[in-house]
Amino acid sequence: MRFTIATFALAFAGTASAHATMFGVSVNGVDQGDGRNVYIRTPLDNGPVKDLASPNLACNTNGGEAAPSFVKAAAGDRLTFEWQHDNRGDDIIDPSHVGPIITYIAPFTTGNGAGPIWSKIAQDGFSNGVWAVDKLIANKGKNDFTLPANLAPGKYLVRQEIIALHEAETAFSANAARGAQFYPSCVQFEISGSGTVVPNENFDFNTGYTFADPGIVFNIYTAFSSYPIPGPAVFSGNGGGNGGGAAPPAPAPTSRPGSAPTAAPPAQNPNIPAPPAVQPPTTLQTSVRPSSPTGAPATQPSSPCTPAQPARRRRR
Ligand SMILES: [Cu+2]
Repeated sequence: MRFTIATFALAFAGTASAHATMFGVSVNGVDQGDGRNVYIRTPLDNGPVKDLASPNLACNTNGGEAAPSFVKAAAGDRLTFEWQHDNRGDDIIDPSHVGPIITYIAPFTTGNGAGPIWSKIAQDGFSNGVWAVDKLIANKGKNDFTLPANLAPGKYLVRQEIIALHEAETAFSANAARGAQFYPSCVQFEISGSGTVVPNENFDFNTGYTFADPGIVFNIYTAFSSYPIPGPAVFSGNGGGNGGGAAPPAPAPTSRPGSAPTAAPPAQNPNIPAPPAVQPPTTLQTSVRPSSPTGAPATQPSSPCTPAQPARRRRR
C-alpha cells in the first residue's frame, strides 16, 4: 500500500462502525444481486476519500479495475442503489455521517473515472430537517433515482456518492484529520432504449469539487436551514425522468459559481417523494447529532471517526 500522508490520515480516520460501501442495484424493483466486484467497481475498503486531488475521488480505490458485468437497464428506469456497512441490511452507515447523496453518469470507460466526463443526474441534500443519509439509513441502505428518459443506449458508469459532513467544518487541506468524507461508488451499466442524449456536463471531480465549495466545507454543528449541494446542476436534458414526482418545487440548491455549465435549475430532491415534515425518528439519532439543524448550535462532538486505537487500512 502506498503510505502517503493522506493514507496515514485515512488510516486513523475511520472506525469499524462508521463507513459504507455499495452492495447492489435494483432495476424497477428487481434485485440484480450482489454487485460487489461483479458490476460494481468495489473499493478496497469501506473508508472515505477526502483528498480532492486524488483520482480515487471519481470511482474510489479500485476505480480503474473494470468489473466483469454490467447491469442491464433501459433509459427512464427506476434504479435503487443499496448501501451497507459490512453486511446487507445492517446499520448501513454511522448516523453521525449526515450529508447528501449525489448521483452522476458518464460514458463507460475502463479508466478510473478521473477527468471531465461526468454529469449529475440526481441529488438529495437536506430538507425539512432531514439529510439524504438519514433517509438512506431509514430505507435500509436504499436510494432511489431514475435514469434520464432520453438517455442514448450504450454502456455507462453511474457513480453515486455519499458525502459525510460530520468532520466537514474543516477542510481536509487544512487538517488532514478532518474534512468531508466522500464515499463514491461506480456501477457499470448497459442501457437500452431509443434516446439520443449523452449527458455532457463534463464535470471533473478533481477540479469541480474544491475546498472553497460551501457544500464541501460545511459546519453541521452550527445553526443552518439549508445545505448547498456541491457540483453542477442536475443535467437539464434528462427528459424529466429524475424525480420522485411528489416533491413540491423548492429553491434550487446553490452550486458553486461557475460549476454548472447549464443554466436550468436543478431538480429538487429527486429521490424521496415526501420527506417527513418533522424531525426524523429519534431512534435514528445519536448524541453526536446536533439537537436541531435550525436551532441552537450544538457542541461539536469528538469525532466518531477517530478511533482510540490505530485502525487497519482494511475495515470490511
Ligand atoms: Cu466514517
